[in-house]
Amino acid sequence: MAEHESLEFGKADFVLLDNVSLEEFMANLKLRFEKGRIYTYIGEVVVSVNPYRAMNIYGRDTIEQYKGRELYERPPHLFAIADAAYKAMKRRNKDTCIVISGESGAGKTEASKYIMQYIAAITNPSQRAEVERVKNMLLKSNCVLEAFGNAKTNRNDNSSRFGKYMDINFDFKGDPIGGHINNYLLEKSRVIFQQEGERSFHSFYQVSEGLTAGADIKKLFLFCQPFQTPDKSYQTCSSINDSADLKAVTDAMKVIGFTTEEIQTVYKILATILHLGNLKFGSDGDVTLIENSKLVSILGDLLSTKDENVEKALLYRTVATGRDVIDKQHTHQEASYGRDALAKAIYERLFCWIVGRINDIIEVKNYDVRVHGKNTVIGVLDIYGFEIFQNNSFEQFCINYCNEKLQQLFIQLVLKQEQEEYQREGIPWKHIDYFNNQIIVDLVEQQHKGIFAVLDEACMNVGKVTDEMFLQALNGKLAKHAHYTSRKLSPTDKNLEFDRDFRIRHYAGDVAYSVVGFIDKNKDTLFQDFKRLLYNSSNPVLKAMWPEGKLSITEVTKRPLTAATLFKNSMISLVENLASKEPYYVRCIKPNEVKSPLLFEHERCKHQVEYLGLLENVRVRRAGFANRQIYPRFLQRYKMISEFTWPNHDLPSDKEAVKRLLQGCGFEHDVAYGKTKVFIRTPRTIFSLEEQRAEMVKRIVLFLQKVWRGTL
Ligand code: AD9
Ligand code: MG
Repeated sequence: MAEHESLEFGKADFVLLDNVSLEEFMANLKLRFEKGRIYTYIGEVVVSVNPYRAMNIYGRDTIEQYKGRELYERPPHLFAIADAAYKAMKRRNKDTCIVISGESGAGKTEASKYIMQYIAAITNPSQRAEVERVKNMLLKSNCVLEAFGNAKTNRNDNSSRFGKYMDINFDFKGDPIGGHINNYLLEKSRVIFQQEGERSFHSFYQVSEGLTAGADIKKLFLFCQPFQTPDKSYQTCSSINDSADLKAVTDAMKVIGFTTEEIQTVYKILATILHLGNLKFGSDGDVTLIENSKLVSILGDLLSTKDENVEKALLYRTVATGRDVIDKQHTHQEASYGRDALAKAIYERLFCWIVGRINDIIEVKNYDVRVHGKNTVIGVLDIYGFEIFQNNSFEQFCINYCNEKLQQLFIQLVLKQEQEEYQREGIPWKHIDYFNNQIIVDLVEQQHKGIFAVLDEACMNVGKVTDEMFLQALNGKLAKHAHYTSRKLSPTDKNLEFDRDFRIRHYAGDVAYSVVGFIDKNKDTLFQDFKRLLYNSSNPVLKAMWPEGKLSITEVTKRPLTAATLFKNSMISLVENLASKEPYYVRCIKPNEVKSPLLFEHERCKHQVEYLGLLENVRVRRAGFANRQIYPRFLQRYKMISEFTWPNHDLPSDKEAVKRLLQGCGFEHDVAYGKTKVFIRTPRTIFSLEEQRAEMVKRIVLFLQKVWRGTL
């Protein structure tokens, strides 16, 4: 139980609830939110509610209060979890990770930044210049990644449109010496289309707004606008200052070590995409034409390639038929498709390249384990939460699969951690029942039978395969699966509105997905001609981004991996990586849809509590022991309530003293004694100890007051 927290703020740990019911859980969460207590524990998991206002709890003084302290010594805070992860890493040489989850706008990215700031603040006490430089680069990388990977959405003005996992490496002294970033599934479709009220990635607005008129590069942006639906005007956002952000991003890129040439190329690529957005095709009889052909030379300029090559790549594709190689003209539709695919692919490649460059620079170099001791890691995962929209497509399907995987890991690890602690402490382990969502993970990822496999098979077909045919194949393979259904299989189901929907019963609830676009998004075709065009650029930075363009048409034999397979593989390796580390969890909740600091929307929050599996988490935690503390700490807190231990004890060990204390209070039946910790089964025992302690403190204070006044 966290110290210095009066019960008027509710229970600082959900494990201490009198009854584990959803109602009590919600009442406690609400009370704490209203009292400005945005963090609450479930054992070692932090539950966080987005305050939607600046909180004075992240400053230097707060950092000092959490530094090196135990979790339960201070009120719940992200810093406590960061410190716990850091201590485990430093003291026990463990690789640790902090997994942050929650829906869009719940506060994941902010949390990840506070955690990184905390780690930066408590390390490198001797101010070694090299470590300071690394820390600075790690912090600055956030700014760059947000510029290119975040966008204003209707849910969040600064929504991360990619998943991020960042490792921070530490030397034997516990100081950061480098890092590595993995990025997952950038929402590249945003480049060509945004919902009403949303924007494309920040980077586009930053360059369009922020480049000073005199700058050479500015001319590249004249008259260009981001891809958008025709009736929408250029969007600015009141909470965002794009020009100031451009400066910050450019400075950050320089600090990290991007060269001027690289930064210029990044600008040029952004301009290319903006211009592609304005490119229109027309037809003259059977011939497809570029309407605004002036743009072709601008594109040629930006991409450092010949105008005619640009034009050719936009209008033709090279196909090999037997031994012949011919240029086949695109239809109007193919040309538009190709242009959009190019814009998306260039942006995605740019983003991955930026991440790769940051990694090149921040990765640990010249670290000799024999000289410097073990190099340990803290990983921070800030990844998209479960998504249920009005219309759910391939992207939501991938994101929700990711959440199934993480939920699997969460339950397994929480249980595993419990089990290991019991073993370490020599306490018998009792089996705990929980819903195992492996069945849903399998439904998606299993070889041959899983949804991804069926999708890949459909995409392998040489003939034209439609989304509907894919749905038919799913229905055929999965008709009997308890977590799968579709309109065809359940015609009377009101929640399946459309013929093209299938539904998955996720651990977090039912989600209907529309198959429309699945095949196309999974194939993710980019005509080879574009790859060759970009590879043949005389700009070396651009060329380096497109190595596969080196192959000529007759050399390209392998089909690129599908989007689903790439995503599945990246998720499997992510989970393997996390499973090899000691995990800490932050579960973020978004209190309302309107970004209000005052509003706690009960139903919304309840839904999140349910799908984050928080109640289950409390149950798992309580099924064993609600509370555990190392003997000296326990004594320090409660010794005053027992004549055997107050003011001092003469027993052979702290463990013996704790035993006598608890026997004296009549709690013997509710506790177990581990090697270093006392385990307390029910919260009531803790409350009772706390009450007795509070009573004793009151008496001591009264006593001291009397002494002070001389009235004793
Ligand atoms: V998304 O999945 O990337 O769309 P996140 O990352 O979960 O989402 P984010 O961290 O970006 O949400 O938080 C959204 C907004 O909530 C921030 O821009 C802040 O305005 C606000 N926020 C979040 N956490 C805090 C906080 N601890 N203190 C104050 C906060 N404001
Ligand atoms: Mg985010």
